[in-house]
Amino acid sequence: YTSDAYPNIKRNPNFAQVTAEDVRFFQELLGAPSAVVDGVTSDNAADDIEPFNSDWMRKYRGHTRLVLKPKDKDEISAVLRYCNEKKLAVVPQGGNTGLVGGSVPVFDEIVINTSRMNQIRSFDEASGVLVADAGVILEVADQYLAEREHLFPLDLGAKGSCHLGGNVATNAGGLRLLRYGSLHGSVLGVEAVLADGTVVDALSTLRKNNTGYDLKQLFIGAEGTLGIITGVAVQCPPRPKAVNVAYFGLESYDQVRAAFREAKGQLSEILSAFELMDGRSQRLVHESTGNKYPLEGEYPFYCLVETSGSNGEHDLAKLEAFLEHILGEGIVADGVLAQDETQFQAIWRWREGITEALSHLGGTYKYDVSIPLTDLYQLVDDTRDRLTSLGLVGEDDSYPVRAVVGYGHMGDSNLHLNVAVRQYSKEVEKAIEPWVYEWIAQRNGSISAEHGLGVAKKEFIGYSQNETNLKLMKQLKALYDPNGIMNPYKYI
Ligand code: FAD
Ligand code: 2HG
Ligand code: ZN
Repeated sequence: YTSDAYPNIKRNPNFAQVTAEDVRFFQELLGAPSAVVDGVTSDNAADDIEPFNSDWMRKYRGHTRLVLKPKDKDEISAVLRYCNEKKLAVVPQGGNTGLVGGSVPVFDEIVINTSRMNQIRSFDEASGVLVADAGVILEVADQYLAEREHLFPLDLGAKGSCHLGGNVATNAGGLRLLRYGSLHGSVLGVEAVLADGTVVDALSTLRKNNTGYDLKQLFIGAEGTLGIITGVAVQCPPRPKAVNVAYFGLESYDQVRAAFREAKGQLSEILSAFELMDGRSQRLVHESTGNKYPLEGEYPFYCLVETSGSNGEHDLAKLEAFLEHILGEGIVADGVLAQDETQFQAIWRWREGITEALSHLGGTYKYDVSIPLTDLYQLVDDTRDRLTSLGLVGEDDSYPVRAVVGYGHMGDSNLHLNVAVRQYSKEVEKAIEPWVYEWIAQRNGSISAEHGLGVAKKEFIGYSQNETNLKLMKQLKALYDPNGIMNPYKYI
C-alpha cells in the first residue's frame, strides 16, 4: 500500500469514533451476524475485517473497525439515521471491485456493505424490466435473465463479484456500452436512502416519465456520496440469439481506427463490442495465463469485434463479408473467428483478463480516460516516451516501471492507460501526474471515463469540471448530506 497515511487528507474531527454503545445498538438492530467488529467490543475480528478495508488493487487501505451488513432499505435507513445523529461517517460498499479507492474507508468510517441485500424483486418478461436489490451480483442477475431469454445491459470483467448497486453508483460502462448505452439510459428507477435516513423512492419502472427533475440520475455515478442505493429498476434487452466474436492483429493504430470505421459501416446494427488491446497487454495475458496466442504472429495492436443479432445466418454472412473486406484491403494483418462457445470465451479472456494479468506484476497506476479517437493511443506512446526519458522504464529489472500498456473500449473512445510498477512509488506517480491530466485536458478529454474519481482522482477533478459545475455539486452534496457523513474524503 502507498496511501496508508493519505498525507494530504486529515481525519475530520467533527466525526465521532465508534463506541461499544454504538456497536450494541447496531447489533441489536441488525442481529449479531450482520456486524463485523474489530476490537471496539470484546470481539476480535482483525482477519475478517481486512478485506473490507482493502481495495481490489491493494492500493488503498482504511482502518474501519466496524462493517455492517443490513438486509433491506429499512435497516439501512435506521443505520443512517443513527449515524447522522451521532456524526459517524460511513462508506457504502458493494463487491469492492472499484478501481479508484472509493469503496474502502480512508480512516475509521463504518463500512455499510450490501452483500445481504441480494434478492431479485421482480422481472416483467413483456417489458424486460428487472427490479432488484442493490446487493445482487451482476453475474447472478445476468444468469437469472438468461433463463428468461434476456440480458443485463452491462457486462464487465468483475461481473462475478460486483453488485448492481456498485455498478449504478459508479455508472460503470463495460464491454458493450457501444450497443446497449450507459446506465443513465437503461436504469429506469433507483431506490436510495439519504444520510438522515430518508428513503427516496424513485424506483419507477416506466420507460417514459417526464414529471419534473429526474432525481434517480443524481445517484447514478455519485459513488456513494449522496446516499446509499438500495434497489434498482433496469431495462433489459432480449438476449441475442446469435453472438459471434472475432480477434484481429493489426500493424498500426491508424489501421485499428480504419477497422473500427469499417465495423460500424458494415456490421452496423449487429455490432455489439469493439475493443482495443495493444501488443504489450496481450503479452502480459500470455505470460500470466500461459495460453497460446489466438493468432500465429505477434502484432503491435489487436482488436476484438463482437456481433449480436437475432439471425445467425444473416449475422455470419455480414461478418464474413466484413472479414473478407478488411483482410483483402490489408486493414488487418490476420484474424480469427470463434467457432464455438469455448473459443468465444477464450477470445474474450484475452481482453477481460488484462486487468488481472497486470495485478500480478506489483502495483498499477490506472488512467481511465475519454479522448477523441484520433489521439486515443498517442497517450500511451507519449507516456512511455516520458517515462523512458526520465529513466523510469527500460529493458531490464532495474527500472521501477515494468510495463506501459494501453487497451480499452475503442467503440466508446475510452482508453485504459495502465503503468505497472514493481511497487507503488511516489517518483513514478509524480512523473505521470498531473502531466497525464494536462495531456487529457488539452484534448478536451475526461480524466475518468467509467471508473469514477473515488480518492484516487480527487485532486484532479478540476481538469474535467469547471468552477461553476463544482460549486453546484458541492451545493447538492450539502443539501443531500448536510453533515457530510456519506463517503467522506473522496472526490467531494
Ligand atoms: P464497489 O467497489 O464496492 O464500490 C464502488 C463505489 O460505489 C464506491 O464509491 C462505493 O462507495 C459506491 N457504492 C457501492 N455500492 C453502493 C450503493 N449500494 N449505494 C451507493 N454507493 C455505492 N468498471 C467499468 O466501468 N467498466 C469495466 O469494464 C470494468 N471492468 C472491471 C474489471 C475488473 C477486473 C475490476 C476489478 C473492476 C472493473 N471495473 C470496471 C471497475 C468497477 O467500477 C466495477 O467493477 C463496478 O461497477 C464496481 O461495483 P462494486 O459493487 O464492486 O462497487
Ligand atoms: C476494463 O475495461 C476495466 O477492463 C478495467 O475497465 C480497466 O484495469 C483497468 O484499467
Ligand atoms: Zn473498462
